[in-house]
Amino acid sequence: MSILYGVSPSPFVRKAMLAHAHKNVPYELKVTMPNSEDEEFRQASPTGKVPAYKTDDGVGFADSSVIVAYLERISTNHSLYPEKASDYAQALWLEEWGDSELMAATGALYFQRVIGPIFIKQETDLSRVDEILTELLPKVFNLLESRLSDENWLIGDNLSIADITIGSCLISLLHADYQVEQSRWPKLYSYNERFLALPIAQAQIANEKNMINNGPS
Ligand SMILES: N[C@@H](CCC(=O)N[C@@H](CS)C(=O)NCC(=O)O)C(=O)O
Repeated sequence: MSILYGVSPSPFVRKAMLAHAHKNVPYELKVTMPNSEDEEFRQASPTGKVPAYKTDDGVGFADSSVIVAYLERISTNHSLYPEKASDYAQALWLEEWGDSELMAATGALYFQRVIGPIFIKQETDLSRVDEILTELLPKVFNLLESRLSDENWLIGDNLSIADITIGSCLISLLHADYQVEQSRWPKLYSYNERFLALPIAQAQIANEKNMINNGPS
């Protein structure tokens, strides 16, 4: 069976886990902290970043986007990449923007409120939190609000890699006790509710809460 190296509360590992769950592809999660010196992990991830992956025929590589692209090649079940070329391009752009800008803004709050205090014993910096809430998050939310419609998902009726990536960031905000303001970002508010209600999101959140509540063992 394929091996996914990482820890479920990492937003990039979470993204890979959500994609496996959506496509119903089995894997083994080998709990691995970023920068672990484990030799097998380092063969797959020379830079020490998680997630990393080893296929069932023994080939290793890293990066959430690469892992999901690989998954799609081995299973077309519940495809995460739209068929139409322009939709496909939009989904990839949203994945890229989600992995960079949205991940940076949501990850900053998640770090201050969850990862810092629980995993590395670093106190929350309240002035940084204020800056994130008043500057970083509104900027990315305004863009997201402009890309959402009343349709189910970011690109039409089917969940795509764009939703998996952006949904992963929304789970970070849930753990960080952040509520999207309905009056300010109404489309994002209902999209957030829809994504978090998905069975794959619920299962992922339960898995992570277990680790967040108990801390790293
Ligand atoms: N582009 C990578 C980013 C992965 C990443 O930055 N992972 C973080 C954990 S959430 C990490 O391993 N950080 C350790 C480091 O940068 O040294 C992906 O999509 O997988």
